[in-house]
Amino acid sequence: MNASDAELMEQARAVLAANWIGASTKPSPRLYPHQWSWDSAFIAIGYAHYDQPRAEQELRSLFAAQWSNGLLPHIVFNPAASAYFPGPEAWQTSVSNHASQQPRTTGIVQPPVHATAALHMFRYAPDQERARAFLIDLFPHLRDWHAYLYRERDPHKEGLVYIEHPWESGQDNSPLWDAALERITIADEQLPPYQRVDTTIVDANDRPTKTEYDRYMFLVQQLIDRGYDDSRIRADYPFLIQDVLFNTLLCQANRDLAEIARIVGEPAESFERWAEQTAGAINAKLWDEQHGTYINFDLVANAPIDVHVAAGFTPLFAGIPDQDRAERLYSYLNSPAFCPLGGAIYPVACYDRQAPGYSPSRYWRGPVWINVDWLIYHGLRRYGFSEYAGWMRQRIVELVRLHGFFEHFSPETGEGHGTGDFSWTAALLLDLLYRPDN
Ligand code: 2M8
Repeated sequence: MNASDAELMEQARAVLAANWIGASTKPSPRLYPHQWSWDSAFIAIGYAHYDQPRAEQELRSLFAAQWSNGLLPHIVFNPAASAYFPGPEAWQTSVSNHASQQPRTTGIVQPPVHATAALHMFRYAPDQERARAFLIDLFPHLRDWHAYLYRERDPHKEGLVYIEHPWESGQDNSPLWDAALERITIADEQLPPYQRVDTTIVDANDRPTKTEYDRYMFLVQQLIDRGYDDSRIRADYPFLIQDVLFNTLLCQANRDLAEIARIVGEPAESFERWAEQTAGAINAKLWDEQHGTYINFDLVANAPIDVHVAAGFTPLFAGIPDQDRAERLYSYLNSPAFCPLGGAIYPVACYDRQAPGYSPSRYWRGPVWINVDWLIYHGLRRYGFSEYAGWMRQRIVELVRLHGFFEHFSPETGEGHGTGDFSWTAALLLDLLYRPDN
């Protein structure tokens, strides 16, 4: 029997409650036993509807681990966690004077969706006075986080920040990174031996390959060798990419940080300027006129990356394209390459279904991810594609109702893959169900 919406919400809240680790929420019971940066932002978006203190605590815990240079780490390690690789020892962040020593963290970042989550929390908070006090506390941390990105990751002041590891994109083994990773050749002595844990917990076919992991770990070693010093990294390092999703979320986060600044009585202009500069640069440099979508740019090869992923549609979320470009994005989305409106395919494959190497089950090489869907859904609404958005919302709810709170899903059959009881699936489903008309 199908669960009603009310039952589904109850189940989603139970997933989050079970993943609570005392001061934050782990993404899943065993595969991801620590706190992850962008997961926590999505998780807080769900909590905001029914537990204001817990939503606040989620972001407070994350920002408590912010580095002194503003870097917001991608993982905050939980000392009581079960096995995870690469753990704190592998990251050796003590090579940087900026690193948080307690709690321990990684030395890379994830997409900056935090100001967006914080503003959402304020909008849905029952206790407005408390919510405003929370924003007053968080504001300087958010400001320093964005300032770090523009200062250290945008050396030519283009308005586009780069990522220096596939894990920074959140889309770990996406075909987006294949060409850049293939350029990397690793001599034996450059890669200390390591033992993966992920493939002992979930099906190895749903996860990145060994070759990919070797390159991820090689890049971590390169970052350690450069002391996590951004000026040394950008001078001589094999992986520097301007990513559409990362910059889109930064653009919207600046719009939202400007709004937060107004709420807390701080100047908002610098955030509005950043947002406009980044939106302009995404349009000028990352638009692919031939295919009608946005694509990444590889700074090491000094060339665009001609790989089409669902993240290419997300600039709709931040109001970046003009109406003509929005129409072109929509026609590509509403096609067999991704997901035709009203058809049997579930929205939205994270990678072009007709492109080489598409897989409906292997992690970021094809499956549906609820956070990417959530961004596209809100983007479609923003531009008035309401028929598709309404249908998409209904299909996302159906996907979870029929198949469970999985990490990712086959666009072809809806079957769940990766880990079950996945927190952002639960949190963003809650957000969709709590505000059906928004
Ligand atoms: C996945 O990434 C981690 C590394 O950060 C992993 O594979 O161990 C990605 O899906 C990432 O986007 C996500 O934040 C993380 C935790 O859910 O898992």
